[in-house]
Amino acid sequence: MSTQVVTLNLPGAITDNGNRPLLMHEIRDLARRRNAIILAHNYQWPDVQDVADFTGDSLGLSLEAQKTDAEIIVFCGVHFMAESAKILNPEKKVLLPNLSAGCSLADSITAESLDEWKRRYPGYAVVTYVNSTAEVKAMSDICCTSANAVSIVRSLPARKILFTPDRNLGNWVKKQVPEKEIVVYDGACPTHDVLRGANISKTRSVHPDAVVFAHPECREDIIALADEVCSTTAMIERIAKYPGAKTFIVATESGIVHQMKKRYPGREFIMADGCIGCRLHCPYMKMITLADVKRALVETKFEITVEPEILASARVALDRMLAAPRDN
Ligand code: CIZ
Repeated sequence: MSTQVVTLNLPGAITDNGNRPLLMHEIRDLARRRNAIILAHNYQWPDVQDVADFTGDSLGLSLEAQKTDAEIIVFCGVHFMAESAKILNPEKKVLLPNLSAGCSLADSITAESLDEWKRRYPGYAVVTYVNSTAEVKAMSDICCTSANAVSIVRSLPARKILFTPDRNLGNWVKKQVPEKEIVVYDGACPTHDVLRGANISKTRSVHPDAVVFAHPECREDIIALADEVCSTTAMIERIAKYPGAKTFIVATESGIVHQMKKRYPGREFIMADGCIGCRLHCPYMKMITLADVKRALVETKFEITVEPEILASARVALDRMLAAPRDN
């Protein structure tokens, strides 16, 4: 009888004999020798965050990508984020360690569907969340992230705004900026959109003194229950606002808890659905493993390219965004 060896290749698991410290050391060494910078989004696996030079939200990482002198940017995030880094750094090599790391929200709006909406709402200024393809950015007046959406919409001279593609973020902005006429596109992030107020209420009934942090990609019933509604970077910053709070309920992708625990080891962070990695787990964000990061550096994979004409127009929308202030 033959013995079958089953190798579990879970996302986030490494394949180099499980020697994580050695693999991380090799990655850091390769990054130094190749003059590469590693950027990791707050939603990445903890070990990928730990091997990076910088972790942050898409706004923070775009700013790091713009500042760097490195020749190679290894972007541990999803495709549209690496694309944005390329748009801001056309002369650099931008690598996405796993080309399958897409984004359902970005896929919810295509150039054709935006064109249809623009024709339906002529004269509206188009504000597009960065969770979108380069093509869609190129058709927009300005981009925004969850960290600056309100400031951007408020500061635009236009009164009529077409907000794309996230309907929850768009509806939240609409509430903060009632003086504008905002039409919201009907896209959503499935990881955030699946949560319901009842999940939070149930988790809160177990932790009645907990502070609730919610991302604006969550639905309105979650937002109504939250003490703070903000981007992931702002969530980390706002923990300091609650020196007496021991427990925080977090309504966003589970990867952020790693940074929260690192910075505030004495506090307790509980996912809004009551468990880590059940619903609040983005399958795309979790596609990049340490082994992928090493391969990216060894084999220069996978290089992100953007058509020059699209890049030039998308750059205008991103540069306008980067010149705007953060919401908080
Ligand atoms: O803006 C981002 O990076 C996203 C998608 C979430 C957040 O707030 O970090």
